[in-house]
Amino acid sequence: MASVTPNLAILGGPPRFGRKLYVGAPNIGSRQALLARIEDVLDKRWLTNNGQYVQAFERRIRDHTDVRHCIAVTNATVGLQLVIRALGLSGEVILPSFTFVATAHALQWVGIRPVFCDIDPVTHTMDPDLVEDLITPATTGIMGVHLWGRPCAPARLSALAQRHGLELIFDAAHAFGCAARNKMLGAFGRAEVFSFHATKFINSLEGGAIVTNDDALADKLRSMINFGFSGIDTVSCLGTNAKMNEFSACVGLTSLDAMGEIRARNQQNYFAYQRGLAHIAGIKVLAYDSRDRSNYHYIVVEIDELAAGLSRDEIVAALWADNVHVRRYFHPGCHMMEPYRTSDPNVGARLPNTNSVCARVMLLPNGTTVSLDDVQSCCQLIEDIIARRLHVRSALSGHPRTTIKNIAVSEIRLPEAV
Ligand code: T4K
Repeated sequence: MASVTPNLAILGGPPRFGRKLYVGAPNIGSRQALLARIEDVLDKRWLTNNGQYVQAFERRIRDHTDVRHCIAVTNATVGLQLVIRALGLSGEVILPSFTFVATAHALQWVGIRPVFCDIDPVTHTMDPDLVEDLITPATTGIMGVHLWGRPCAPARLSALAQRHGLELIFDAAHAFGCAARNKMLGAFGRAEVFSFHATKFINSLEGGAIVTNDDALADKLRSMINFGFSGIDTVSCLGTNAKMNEFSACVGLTSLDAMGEIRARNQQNYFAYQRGLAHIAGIKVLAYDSRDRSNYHYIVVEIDELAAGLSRDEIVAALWADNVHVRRYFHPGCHMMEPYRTSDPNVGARLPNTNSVCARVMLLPNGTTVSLDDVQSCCQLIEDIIARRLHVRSALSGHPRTTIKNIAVSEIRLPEAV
């Protein structure tokens, strides 16, 4: 009987990668420029509260997005909460379930019921045709999500919101540097919110920005991020502390300086993954629409278990063993997470596309820490895993934790951890 070379870590071989490859490894830009900015902040002893670097960061975001106002904040989750409050939303707001849980939490945190809408299985964004049926007398708004930086049909959602007298806002956490045809994302609806978390296309350690063309809304938000102050001793509304600090702005500006380079690497890797995986049955790289502008930050793959001979979770477990830390974003969907799972246990019945995409989706490492060689090795590794599917399945089923479905990948005891 022919013996199988255990060249996969899941089969007992050494890991293919000597270091861990991450989906969200930060893009940093020029260390020298960053350290010079930080030195300047320390010299000037102005660390936060609308400092010069935050102001410069806001100007760069505003100009790049072509909007009138940008308000830098501590993170996108708080940015969304502020917009929701500033617009006086209440009752119910319609949003997709296929998003990071922060989108839903931002609503629930301020006492609004998130009403989950299904997605288009091709684009992964909320299906505008399904939104209208979810509008009730309690609906006050729609929150679109430009998932993976893909425009979520903003013009159609605008028309719908206008027809029903609803507010329209966007979670644009993934969408900095992206455009719907020629119009930059950030310029739609009443306001949009970018994330500049460490794992994002452009990062400021933690951070986010609210962008809007509405002068009154911008004034209100500026005051809300700073405890409601409108003058030195005057508080004119309820506020919180959501101010970005100067170090974050320095990281953000340095990241912006490198934006062209980051995007080019992302795009190059995206096309290399497309080429490298094209011939593998059951593996499909989600395509970006070339008529829009993308930052190519997320490499999204769908796995067809029947064609590949392995489930998504089996492939994920095998890749992790080889140090490729792929992610199952955004499995299992917000509606399957608390508190939504308990408060609305039957909502999954109207989300067939969300459920099916959640079971198939896997994100691959990208960004400036991932070279073309890494991409080629990842593609080869996926090919090898699928070629040895019977051995992989049997290795995983003989594993102390036999069930992979329905448990987090981080809970699977991979060989290195055994
Ligand atoms: N809306 C959407 C659609 C979003 O995706 C997000 C955030 C938000 C709203 C809210 O934005 P913020 O409030 O965060 O500004 C991560 C991020 O924490 C989160 O910001 C992001 N989305 C989400 C997609 O990813 P986790 O729980 O997956 O993070 P974690 O710690 O598992 O790290 C992700 C990967 O990045 C890992 O593979 C490790 C790697 N990593 C991470 C960090 C922090 C690094 O290599 N270096 C690092 O410094 O949520």
